[in-house]
Amino acid sequence: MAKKGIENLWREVRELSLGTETDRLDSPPSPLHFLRDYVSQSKPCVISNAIPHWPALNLWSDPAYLAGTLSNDLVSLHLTPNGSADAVTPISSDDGGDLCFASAHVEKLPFPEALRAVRSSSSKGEEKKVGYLQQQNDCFRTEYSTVAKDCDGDIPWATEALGCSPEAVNLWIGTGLSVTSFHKDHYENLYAVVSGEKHFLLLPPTDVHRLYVQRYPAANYNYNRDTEEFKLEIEQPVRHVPWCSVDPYPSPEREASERLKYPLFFNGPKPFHCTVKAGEVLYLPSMWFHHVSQTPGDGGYTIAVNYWYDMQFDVKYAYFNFLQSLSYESSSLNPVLSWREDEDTESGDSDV
Ligand SMILES: O=C(O)CCC(=O)C(=O)O
Repeated sequence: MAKKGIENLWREVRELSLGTETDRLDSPPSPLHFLRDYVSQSKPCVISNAIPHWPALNLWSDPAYLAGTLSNDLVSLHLTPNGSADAVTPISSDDGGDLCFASAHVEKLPFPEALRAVRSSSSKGEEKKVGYLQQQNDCFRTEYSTVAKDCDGDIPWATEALGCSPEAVNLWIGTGLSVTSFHKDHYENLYAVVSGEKHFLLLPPTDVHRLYVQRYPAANYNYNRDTEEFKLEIEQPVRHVPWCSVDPYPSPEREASERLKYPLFFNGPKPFHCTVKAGEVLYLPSMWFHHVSQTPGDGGYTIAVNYWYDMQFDVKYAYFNFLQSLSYESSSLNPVLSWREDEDTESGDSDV
């Protein structure tokens, strides 16, 4: 019974509000414009010429500047064998296809060494090791405070519209090999690209059933520097994490089976696709599902800073929880209907 209603919902939010393309603004909106047309409608937009005065736009495309300025700073390096951290991954190749939620091996290293590890990333041949500099715990204001002056401490028109300062500011430095899997966050996100390009696939919260959120056992990659090998270990005691099952870009060998497994995603309305270039800012509303890939800039890296502002836990949030609690035929083979009550994850900021 819910099936028809849910499909109408996907269509209606597009017809009434979202359209088919992400809005683009040529300059920063006023706080009122931003609040009225985007935040209150939970509608993403990309803003050009948003950060023209940031020294980072010129300085950070030279890796030597960053390595020199941050030469004494310890930063968090995330390592995986394939560039996919916080992603649904086979536990091993010979276990009959059981899946887990795999997190990266994380090391704290002096910035120049960590940057070299990102630069030498490779997921082919003998050398399978992909580095991504990131840590979603306000790392920009802690690990990278030496270069914080190269950017603004907030996005002023967003701060005024949202009525608070950012709760966390995070830095991301990667190459084309790092991909962030579909998930959502309980934050209003202002995502500023400083070097290279970020490619976002976006789905509104109304489309939650199309991501086939299921509970996976949490696992961590452990990297052994001597053998240069990764071992994926299931956390003990076992803890389950609800996560989106869909990989929107499966390899050619997996494509046919993934399309059969996840028809609501592959046969439903197209996700919103937007590329955010250096100097642009994406407004990514809270609870929107996003998948992120990247293309490096001239210096060899994609660099971005994002500002997480607290979201309102209001009626939209209550509607979302209700919608998610409805089972939808094929998306509920292994449902997570009551995961909020029996949730045993500590993933904190990202809950799917
Ligand atoms: O840049 C990325 O790889 C992921 C960004 C993201 O997921 C976020 O800002 O919430």
